[in-house]
Amino acid sequence: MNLTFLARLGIGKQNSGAFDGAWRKTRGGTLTVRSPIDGRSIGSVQLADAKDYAAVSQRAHATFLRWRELPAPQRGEFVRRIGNAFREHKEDLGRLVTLEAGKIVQEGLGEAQECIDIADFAVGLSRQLYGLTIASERPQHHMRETWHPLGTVGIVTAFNFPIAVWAWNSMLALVCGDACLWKPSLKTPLCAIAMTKIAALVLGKEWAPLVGLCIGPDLSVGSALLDDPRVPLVSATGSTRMGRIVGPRVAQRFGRTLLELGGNNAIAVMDDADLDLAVRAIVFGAVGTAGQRCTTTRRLLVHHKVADALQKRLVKAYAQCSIGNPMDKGTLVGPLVDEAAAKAFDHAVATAVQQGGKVVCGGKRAKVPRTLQGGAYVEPTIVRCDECIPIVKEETFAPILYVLPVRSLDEAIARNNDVPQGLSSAIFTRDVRAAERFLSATGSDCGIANVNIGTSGAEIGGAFGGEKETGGGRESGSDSWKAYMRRQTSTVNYGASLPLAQGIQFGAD
Ligand code: UN1
Repeated sequence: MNLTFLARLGIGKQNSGAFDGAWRKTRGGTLTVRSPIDGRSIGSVQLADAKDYAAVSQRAHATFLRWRELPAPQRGEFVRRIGNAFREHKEDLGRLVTLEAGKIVQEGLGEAQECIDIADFAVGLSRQLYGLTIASERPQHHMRETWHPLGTVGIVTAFNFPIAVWAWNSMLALVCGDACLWKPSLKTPLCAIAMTKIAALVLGKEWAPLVGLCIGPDLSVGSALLDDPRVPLVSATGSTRMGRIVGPRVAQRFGRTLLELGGNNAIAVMDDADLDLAVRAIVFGAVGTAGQRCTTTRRLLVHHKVADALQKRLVKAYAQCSIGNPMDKGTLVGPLVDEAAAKAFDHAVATAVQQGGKVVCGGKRAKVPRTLQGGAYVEPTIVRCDECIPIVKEETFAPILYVLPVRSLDEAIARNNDVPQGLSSAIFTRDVRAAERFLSATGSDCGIANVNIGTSGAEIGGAFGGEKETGGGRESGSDSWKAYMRRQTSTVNYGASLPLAQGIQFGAD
């Protein structure tokens, strides 16, 4: 493998795991970074510990105190230049994502593009952090609502989107006048180092501490972040199990959280659907990123009249998905992130069969060339479940699609909602009534509900996130920026008397 791009991104053989405006000499242990492609070592990181964390947090906070005074459009100018730097490095960043997370190059490039897009969005926002004026009930008074910078935003990210989720948070946080402190997954530290280097170079010596980085274990660095009173917002992406720890712990100190947790996303296919479209969307949604997106399609709620036909077409399409080295052009399915993920896949397939599901295709470890045998490759899998079985309600981060026949739109909606998670959902139909019903208040209960589009691959312009065990947070587009600021309501009296609200006469005759 040609890895010369690593040097262009500032990645060495040994790397420091903490940045507070300068790369610190950290005190934690050494982490060997392995590529999921073949299990080979691609570098090492000297991890941060709680002391390093404290230094990074302190520098970020001190820099925030000055950054918040810079007019938002000037902050936007820095973000514009960071976005341009992402553009310059797009190819290399895409490859690094492929190398470290194992997704195919097209998806790696897509993730780099997502970073560019959110930077552009944030630049526009930097001139649109609109407040409100509100009619006052009192004469010669006016009321307004203003959005102010919040402080340091703690950003906890998962391996599967090792650069984009930080960018969603940090690009918005920066224009909002905040500092950032990133704790990335220990599976993808090199991506975090590369992104931090790119942003820090643009920010220069004065502002570089705004993109603080702390790569270290949950028990030391993670705990310090959750309990840090200088971090008013923790934006965390990961499992529901992690969210159950992060939420209450941060709430304990009255900090805020923005949680983006598990998904268990369904596509409903009605009997009038365009099946060509549906097949393509289902394959991308279920097989893309080897089933390791939180938006991955995990359940297919298909009208019984078209269930067998659709299943047949899917099996044919799955047979054409080449599994192998994600760096190679023709590959559609790369490795899972590690052996533990493959074991979870094995376990889920075995459990589904035990519970009465029938493996229609896949279900096993994939055969790959000898050079890739250090990676964890599995076959994209379809499991037919004529009865709903318990495993269907769980999220397994692997390419397993459960096919569940339904008899009506109502049943499709009910089953779509009958899982603990509520991230993404979709319906395929040509019937405008069915489509609108799916999107209505009595339809899908998810944060994302699409028509004739799959569950994954959202654009950055919309608010991203979901309900129930997905955690309720919204990141990225729309008015998600409001989570990164504090709201202030102000009433100004420009008259010479002091009328009280609600008509109260206090001390008057
Ligand atoms: C995630 O898996 O954590 O909608 C994020 C999508 C991507 C983001 C996924 N834009 O699939």
